[in-house]
Amino acid sequence: MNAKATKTQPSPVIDKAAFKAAVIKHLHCTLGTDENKANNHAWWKATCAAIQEQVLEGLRKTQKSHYLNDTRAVHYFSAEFLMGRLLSNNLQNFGLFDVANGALKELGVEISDILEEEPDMALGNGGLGRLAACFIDSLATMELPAIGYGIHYEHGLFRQEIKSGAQIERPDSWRHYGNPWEICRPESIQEVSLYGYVETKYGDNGRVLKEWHPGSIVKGVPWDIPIVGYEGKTVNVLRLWQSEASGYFNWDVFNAGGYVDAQRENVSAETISKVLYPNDETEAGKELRLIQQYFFCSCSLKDIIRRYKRAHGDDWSRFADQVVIQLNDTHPAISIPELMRILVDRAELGWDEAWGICTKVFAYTNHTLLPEALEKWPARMIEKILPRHLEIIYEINHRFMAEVDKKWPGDNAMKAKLSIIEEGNEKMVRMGHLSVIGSFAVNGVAEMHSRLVKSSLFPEFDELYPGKLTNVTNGITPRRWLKACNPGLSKLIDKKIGEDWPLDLDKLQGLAKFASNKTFQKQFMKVKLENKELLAEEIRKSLDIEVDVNAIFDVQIKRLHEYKRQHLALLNIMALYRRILENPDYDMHPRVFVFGAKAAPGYKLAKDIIYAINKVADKINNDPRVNNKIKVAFLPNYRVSLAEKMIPAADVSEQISTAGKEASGTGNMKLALNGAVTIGTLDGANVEIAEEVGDDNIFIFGLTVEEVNELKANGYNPHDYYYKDPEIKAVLDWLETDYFTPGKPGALVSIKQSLLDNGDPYMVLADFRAYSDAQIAVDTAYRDKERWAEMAIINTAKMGKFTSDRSIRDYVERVWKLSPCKIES
Ligand code: F55
Repeated sequence: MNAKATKTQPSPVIDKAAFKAAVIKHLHCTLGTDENKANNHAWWKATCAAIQEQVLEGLRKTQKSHYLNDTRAVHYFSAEFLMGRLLSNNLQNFGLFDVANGALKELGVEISDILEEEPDMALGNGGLGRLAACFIDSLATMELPAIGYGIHYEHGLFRQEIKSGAQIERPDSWRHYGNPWEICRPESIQEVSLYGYVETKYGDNGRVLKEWHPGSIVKGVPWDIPIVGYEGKTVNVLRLWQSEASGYFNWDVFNAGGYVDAQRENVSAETISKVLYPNDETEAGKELRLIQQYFFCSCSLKDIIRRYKRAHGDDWSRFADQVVIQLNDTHPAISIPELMRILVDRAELGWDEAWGICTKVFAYTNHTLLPEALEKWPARMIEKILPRHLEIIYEINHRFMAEVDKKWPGDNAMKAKLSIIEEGNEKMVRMGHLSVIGSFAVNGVAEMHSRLVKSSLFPEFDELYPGKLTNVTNGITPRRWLKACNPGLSKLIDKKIGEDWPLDLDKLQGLAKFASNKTFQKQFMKVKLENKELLAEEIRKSLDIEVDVNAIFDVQIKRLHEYKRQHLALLNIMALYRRILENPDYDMHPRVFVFGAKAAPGYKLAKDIIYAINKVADKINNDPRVNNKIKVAFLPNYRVSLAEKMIPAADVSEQISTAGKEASGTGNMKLALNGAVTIGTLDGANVEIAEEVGDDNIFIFGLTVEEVNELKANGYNPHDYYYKDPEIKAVLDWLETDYFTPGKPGALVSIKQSLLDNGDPYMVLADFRAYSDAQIAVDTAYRDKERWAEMAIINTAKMGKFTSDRSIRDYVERVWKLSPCKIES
């Protein structure tokens, strides 16, 4: 399994002449065009088709080896996979990037132009979906048998446009002109049942048998995306399910009176995989969303069982030895009652035997503590869509309550607290509880988050099941997030410490001894400057804003959410602006604040914050009195491919969430890996980043979790800060005027209201002064060029821990118990 392997760059499997011939062949034979007619899009597709030949060869060999070795495999169930683009990645992993570059050059084509033709595969919202993408990259790289299971959304996350400062959502159509990577597998179509009713029957031996008569059945069509490991040995699969009508409609059910109403509300089959829900950190509670979840879980379980039966027939005794399923948050938690249904109703196993298997198969990753993000489904909704599953959930709960009673005899309050069912006006099913009870391992995603999962989210579960709750700190793939996105820095690192760091990121430690070396500092900062020039060009093209590349590039990129506190950054920008207006000689190094963020379409305040950032930006960017000391650039449509351009150019990484709210963060890791210095709170993985780089190489500020809780307990009043700190008062009052929105007074007032009238739930005002002071410390540090270069280098050098290979190694050792499988050629 050890990714900490061997040698250098992957050695190219074909040479330039062969690659060139393959591209031309596909231009002619796959696309029906030729060199004279082809536009960049056609060249992109032909290049994809050329590399896909290698990909499919690797895929075939991998599948054969896994089959022959009857390997245990991990099945990563995730409603989201935020893959981004694949061409550059696949070229890199086969060691063919330079070969392709040379071949295309000879054909008169710039590789950078054709890479831009590829639409992002944005089948995810943010960190959770991107984590899944990094993990499947590491799994393939480490030669581990693994398959990703998810949904083949027709529309991924919306495309964001900014009109007069405000976010507009436009549909994303990533497959509009065909996706060259995916392979449809009609031979593996599955059927999924929905609605209907449950019939109770009695078997010969008096055994109660349950039969679900579904009201409708939809088809799940699998599309496979090959996932190429670094060095191209293992090629695993991401299998995404697309819904289709099956033509089946149960008229018996329809005619059975009481079911008519339910049937009328049936979703049409095709809508199930139509669109990704654009919410992060909030649960919409919509019926279609539950159907999406069940749809992909049901298809995936059937697929796994088909494969298992091919090797082991009806002998279920080895199922848990062969299959482990990782639930990426609770979105796939309905898999637990679904597997129970298959084992009990279909395979006719006894409950205890079935439950024994289930609880050896599932493991669950928690990604949030925010109460509004913890999934709960109305029992009535589950009953309508999945009537048998609700019965099974009740049975699981009934037996679990008996366990609770054993541990805490007669304690009804404890039962109510731990029950899968939340009683109230409307009975709700708590998917987090179901996941903890039905899994053999539960993990948080950073040390601090996992500690809080144990101490505040699930303390009683931790007592009931000692050792079940654990930590696996998140990670990122250094292949995409350094080697591919930052070729300048990668080449410099190759020269300094060798080329094997992409497989063994701890090797970056070797850079630390050059951190104070003047020559290396100059080389390192020259690469940074070149990356800043590229981003400056992007900013010019996209926003028509000129930025000074000698300014500090200060980057905040993540979904827009109050807890992530983009508005804290905004208040500081306004304060700086005010200081300059009050004192034209205000001493600061020029700074460019760059933002990228999408807001959930229904999240009003988040959209207001985007609007405010853009309005403040307009004013500051065009005010000659600012004398170019501050520029603010909000880049629209933040996505993986834009992140790849922003991250290498960052000097400063903004990680300023309220302590205790950001489970981990992964952008923090990507930015630090590319030599950005963090300004951040002691939250999520920032804590571990600080441990790695040392206090001198990070700017930590603000309340700790304990202080946040104490302040809340003692009655936090944001007005205290408003009245005590004149600068806070001035900037908040400024929001109420029409200074930033001429002719529209009050257009930005919702932000002030949330911070004062609504009690400032994320303690922005409490942390403002500390943040603003930390920003001054950043400014001072940056002016010492050598000291700053040293800090930046140390950040890159100390990121070894955060490779997703290490996360996967932790999962393999602590949870999955997997072995790598060598691929025979
Ligand atoms: C998406 C859909 C729903 Cl219904 C709920 C949440 C999400 C989502 O996107 N969550 C998410 O991205 N969570 C993030 O997961 C990352 C990976 O573990 C963490 O780094 C990050 O802290 C966390 O917010």
